[in-house]
Amino acid sequence: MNTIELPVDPDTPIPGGRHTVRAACPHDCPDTCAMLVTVENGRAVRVAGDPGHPPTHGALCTKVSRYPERTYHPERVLHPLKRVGPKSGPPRFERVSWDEALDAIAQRLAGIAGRAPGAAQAILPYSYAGTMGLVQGESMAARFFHRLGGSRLDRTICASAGAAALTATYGGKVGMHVEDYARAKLILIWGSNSIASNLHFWSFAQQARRAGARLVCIDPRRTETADKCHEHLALRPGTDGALALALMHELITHGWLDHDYIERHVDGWPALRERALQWPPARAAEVCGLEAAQIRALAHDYATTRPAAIRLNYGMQRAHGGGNAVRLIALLPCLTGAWRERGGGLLLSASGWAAGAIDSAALGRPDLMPQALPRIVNMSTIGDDLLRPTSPEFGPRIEAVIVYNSNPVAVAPQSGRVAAGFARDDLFTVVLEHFMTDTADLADYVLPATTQLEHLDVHASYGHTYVLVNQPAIAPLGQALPNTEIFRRLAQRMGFDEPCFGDSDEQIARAAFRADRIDVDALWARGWLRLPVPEQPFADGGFPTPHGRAIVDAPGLGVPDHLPNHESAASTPALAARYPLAMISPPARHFLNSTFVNVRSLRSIEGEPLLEIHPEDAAPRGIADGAVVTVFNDRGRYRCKAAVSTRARHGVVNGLGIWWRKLGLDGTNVNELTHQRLTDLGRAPAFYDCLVEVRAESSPQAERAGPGQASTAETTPA
Ligand SMILES: Nc1nc2c(c(=O)[nH]1)N[C@H]1C(S)=C(S)[C@@H](COP(=O)(O)OP(=O)(O)OC[C@H]3O[C@@H](n4cnc5c(=O)[nH]c(N)nc54)[C@H](O)[C@@H]3O)O[C@H]1N2
Ligand SMILES: Nc1nc2c(c(=O)[nH]1)N[C@H]1C(S)=C(S)[C@@H](COP(=O)(O)OP(=O)(O)OC[C@H]3O[C@@H](n4cnc5c(=O)[nH]c(N)nc54)[C@H](O)[C@@H]3O)O[C@H]1N2
Ligand SMILES: [Mo]
Repeated sequence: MNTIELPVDPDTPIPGGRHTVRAACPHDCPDTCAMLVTVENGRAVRVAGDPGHPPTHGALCTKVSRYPERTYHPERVLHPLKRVGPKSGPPRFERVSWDEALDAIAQRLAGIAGRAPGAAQAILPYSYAGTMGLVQGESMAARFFHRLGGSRLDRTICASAGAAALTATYGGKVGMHVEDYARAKLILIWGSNSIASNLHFWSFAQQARRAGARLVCIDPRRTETADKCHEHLALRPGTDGALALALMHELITHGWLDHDYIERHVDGWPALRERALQWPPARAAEVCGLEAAQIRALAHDYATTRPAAIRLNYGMQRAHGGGNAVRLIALLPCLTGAWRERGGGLLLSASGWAAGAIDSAALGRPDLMPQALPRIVNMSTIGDDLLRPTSPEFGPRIEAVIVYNSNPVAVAPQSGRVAAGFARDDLFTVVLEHFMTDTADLADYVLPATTQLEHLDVHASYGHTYVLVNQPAIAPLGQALPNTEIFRRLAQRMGFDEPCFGDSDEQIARAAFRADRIDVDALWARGWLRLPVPEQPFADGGFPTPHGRAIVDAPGLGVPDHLPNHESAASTPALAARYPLAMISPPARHFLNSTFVNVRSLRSIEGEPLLEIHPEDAAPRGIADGAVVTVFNDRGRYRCKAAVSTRARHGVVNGLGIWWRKLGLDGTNVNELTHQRLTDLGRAPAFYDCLVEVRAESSPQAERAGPGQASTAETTPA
């Protein structure tokens, strides 16, 4: 406990009837900021970053600074709503009381569950990280579905390929302290648009740069982060494994390995050494679409600059071989001994540091599950799974879905199928939400949930090594209730009488962390605490694997290799001939996945759904900057505006942001085109492994003439 800091700056009253409340940003972002909420006469008027919290350092990103605007948004759902009319028609709802809604929902769920033992598996919870809070995430909700015996959800939509890879290699989701990037002399920013999605890491990278560090960005897209790095390697999507193997080739052939570190702290290197020797830079250059000289220079810099740090992010694992690529990259700092110095090493996820401190069994009570464990449904194949009939392999057809903290109709791959599944009139759908999202539009009941300003929560982070508490700043708006309270009331109606269904949010929050790891009173007083993580975790090995060594040849996985994309000239040449452009769809800077899309001030910055296309891909297709284009493949078509720009690399188009489908030109978004095939590890979606073709639909002149006048005549693609 000696690394835990004690309260030093207790809240000081502010003159004029205002007060501040210690809060935490709830969003799915590595930064998990400590926030200070200013409340005036019961209304939250400002959110700011806590200057005392080292990763937050007093700054919030643009979008979360608008959290009050989102909270008091005139379109907030503030009363329970019941659908009137069929799901094929426009979304029409009427206001009902909480009692009426909860009685009807409990009756429907009990009717399904009561048919036979195991019948409750026809009910599926669907949730992700709308809030990362341990209380409003999987506490009361998990208890409810465990006790009910509903299907278990495999929560794979974001990070599970990288997580499985990191665990196979290091034994857990562990890595550098984000603050230590300030000490690095070389930083590889690999598959991450840090300025957009990991801003507080970027501050440390800037400190390093001012102290003379070199910054290298490895990303198919020339992002705003790439613009600010010394060098940008714009590789083809899904070829990071080949690049890592070629870097290893150079480390071997130039004698740049740290043999002592490898000998003592790496298991199975000889087999990988053999494989890497088959990847001279020229071979990788061919696969990655880079120059061999660039790869040689990168290997030289990485091997000879110390401390050398890698900030890997989840963007690069959203392809068929994403898991193998993460395994290869995670071994690089073990081969050069970069872990020896403070400021050297790698970070993909730090969530494993907190995992030991979180009491997830107390939170979610898996012991309440029936003895015959319910089947598992993968959230990433929800499109197919909602449309599947009962079968011996799949089990019962899904009859009811309870959605909370997620917007699957917009965010899940191949969203045409997802929307078709949710549009089933025989499917009973309940959505706990702040807003009428694409998913809420297809619900039978929409239940108003509180926002972070209105409820209590505690948080860990996947990008730093602190835990935080979020105190409610204001009373719930309208009739909104915390997720916990909604499931508490449902549990009562279902007759679940275990005492845990009576726990208050305060009780859950205090029990979320193991008392021997976290001083909860100190956490409550200070708002955040640093976890007891060693300053230089792997300077002398000590990975959380069974033998303390990093692992090359993980059981059942073999030696990592480069795997070509599901959809690529290498693996599907006929498809690549019809759909020659690779499409990636990274997040928009001013949205958080599909959250904030409806906040006017942020949407006006993002403008509208865009597809970036390289001038040399645009010209032969007759696509002008600003023209409406159709992006299509065998799964569907998506219309948006083209941005002809060298931000896209030749052969790759960038569909930016997960817009709400209903805000798109044709009621679709970029996920209309993505597929449901999974990654090599972790059963995750391969969002950025997707071939498309693009054709022009109108000239920018026609667009400027006004809405509704754009030509819809189809032109033949070049
Ligand atoms: N502003 C903002 N911040 C966010 C989010 C958001 O939507 N908006 N989303 C949050 C979430 S849920 C997550 S999971 C995190 C993580 O976020 P990430 O998924 O890491 O997202 P980005 O930082 O945009 O990094 C993705 C980058 O990877 C690049 N990329 C795509 N394919 C490849 C590839 O094959 N190889 C390489 N090397 N790069 C590739 C993309 O061009 C993009 O610049 O960010 C979080 N932060
Ligand atoms: N094409 C493409 N698709 C992607 C990605 C991509 O890069 N490209 N990124 C993927 C990634 S990394 C992720 S993590 C997923 C994200 O997928 P989701 O986790 O579904 O994220 P959001 O779209 O932000 O939706 C979260 C919803 O939760 C709601 N919410 C927030 N707080 C609360 C609360 O306290 N209670 C309740 N009841 N609701 C709340 C918000 O209003 C919001 O509508 O999307 C994935 N989809
Ligand atoms: Mo994510």
